[in-house]
Amino acid sequence: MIKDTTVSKAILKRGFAELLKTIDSDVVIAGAGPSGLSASYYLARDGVNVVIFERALKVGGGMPGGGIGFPVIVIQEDGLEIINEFGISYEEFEKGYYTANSIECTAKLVAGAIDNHVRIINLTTVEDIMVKEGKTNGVVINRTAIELAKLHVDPISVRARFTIDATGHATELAKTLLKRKGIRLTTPSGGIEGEGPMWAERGEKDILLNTKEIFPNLYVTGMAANAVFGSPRMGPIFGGMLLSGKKVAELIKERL
Ligand code: 48H
Repeated sequence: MIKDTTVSKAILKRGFAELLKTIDSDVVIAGAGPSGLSASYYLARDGVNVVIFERALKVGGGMPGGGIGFPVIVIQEDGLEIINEFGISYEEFEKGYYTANSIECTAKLVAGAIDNHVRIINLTTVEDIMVKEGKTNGVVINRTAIELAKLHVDPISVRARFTIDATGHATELAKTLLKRKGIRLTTPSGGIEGEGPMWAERGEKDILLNTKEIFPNLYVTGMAANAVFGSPRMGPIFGGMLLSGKKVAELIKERL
């Protein structure tokens, strides 16, 4: 016999416990797109306690949509090391250009992260960043449904030694931080430089240079890195997203 209320209790008990475990984390990542997932894996694989808060119901950000809705992405030579690490299959299109199924990529990135104990909490938006003595020391989260309904419901805070903005084109954490008085980022203007027009070669090169700390204890990865530092977008080529995630993980591990 299946008791309905036992199902309810199981959901509440485990759901609450999962969220509670995130309240003191080593690293909080906002966004479960390819760069956030890659960063989480390379941190958690080395024992770092990582949580990803994802606003959407689904994970993967822009990855599962591939290019114009075909579930295909392109990976360049440099990205193959990470593709192989996750056991993702690929085909050579022509020398230096490889195609992969974007749904397989997303599924395997998520599986790799979860197998290494990354906590992924979906339907949860990072709506603010905490700053104490000139450094970020955590984030402020709320349920996405509350945000969408525009209800005035107070959020809760999560402590983290390091925070990663992996929110893609929107650069949400950087934008949120800049709303606060007296804040400057480590960009030339001190603000968000804005994304440049499509140029895959340049965009994929710059992304690794742009993956860095933008405010004490706050790092940026993926598309957000190019948007913050004014580098080009690059269309459905994804090696840079994965490499950027790996790089931000390495930068943070040096400091933990
Ligand atoms: C919690 C949030 C919040 C928030 C947003 O867009 P993404 O896939 O980001 P990346 O950088 O990992 O990958 C970029 C890639 O998908 C892409 O767009 C490319 C390559 N474009 C090239 C081009 O030319 O257009 O994922 C970001 C994730 C999404 O799932 C959002 O829902 C989530 O972040 N998110 N989560 N709190 N405040 N804001």
